[in-house]
Amino acid sequence: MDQHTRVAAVHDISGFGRCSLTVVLPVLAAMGAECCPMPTAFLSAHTAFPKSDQAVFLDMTDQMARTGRHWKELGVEFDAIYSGFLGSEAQIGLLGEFIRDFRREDTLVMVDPVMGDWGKPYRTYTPDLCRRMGELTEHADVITPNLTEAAILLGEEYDPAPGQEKVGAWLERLSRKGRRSVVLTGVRPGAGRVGAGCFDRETGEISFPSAPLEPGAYSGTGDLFASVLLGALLRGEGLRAAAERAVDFTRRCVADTAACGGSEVEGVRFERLLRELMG
Ligand code: PXL
Repeated sequence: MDQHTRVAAVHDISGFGRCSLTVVLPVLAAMGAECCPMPTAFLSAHTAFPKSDQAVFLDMTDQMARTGRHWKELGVEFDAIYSGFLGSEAQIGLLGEFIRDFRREDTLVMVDPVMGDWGKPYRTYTPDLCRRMGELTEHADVITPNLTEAAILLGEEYDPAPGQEKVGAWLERLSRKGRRSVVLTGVRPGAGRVGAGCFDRETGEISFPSAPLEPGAYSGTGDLFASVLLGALLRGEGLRAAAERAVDFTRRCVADTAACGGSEVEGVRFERLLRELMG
């Protein structure tokens, strides 16, 4: 049987500060998937660095549409379509068309509705872009919001530490009556622990994989988490096992980065542990 898997990865590429495609590509490659990037924007550095007059933000909306057309002409097929940080509202419509054009019956569509963190939208995310991100999630088989993004999607107040009952209710609402799987990140199931709240649409199971909470708030951990999750799902792991792997790997990368004295804004030093994802 052909075990080859190919992913279309629709994220920005930020030159400095590990996140989005600079994380997605190596992680998926290490986990055995071919990753075809469709960059949404090129940034000189991600948006959590202090605002700078020299920052580059190159919107790649036009190139996205042309890339989709060229891939269609080449007859490329995808086992997964995985989207993250978007550069403009117009990209939502394009991505919806891309999904319609390239989705086979067995294609896994994972939308990470990247919009913000710590209760605030990222600098480049307007209220309209956030609203339209909600529309994009309607196409997804799996969504991976953090607590900030879940609150935006549901039109609720941000709550940094919701209890299990509230998380369960949010998972149910985010799943759109069980139509899609949800992995809600940044959930704290008990003192000193952090992980995810998962709803698996295949089994109906709700689970809370977690690991000891490491201090620090490192950029790009959401992208690292979601990429490991997708890599594991594509290897055939169930949602809960895949989320356990993502929780554990992300925690170990954070702990290792902290032990090396790495800076939070430069992101976790996952390169040091990447080989553990192979095999
Ligand atoms: O990790 C999410 C992300 C992706 N891409 C860019 C970002 C961020 C978060 O700050 O700024 C450009």
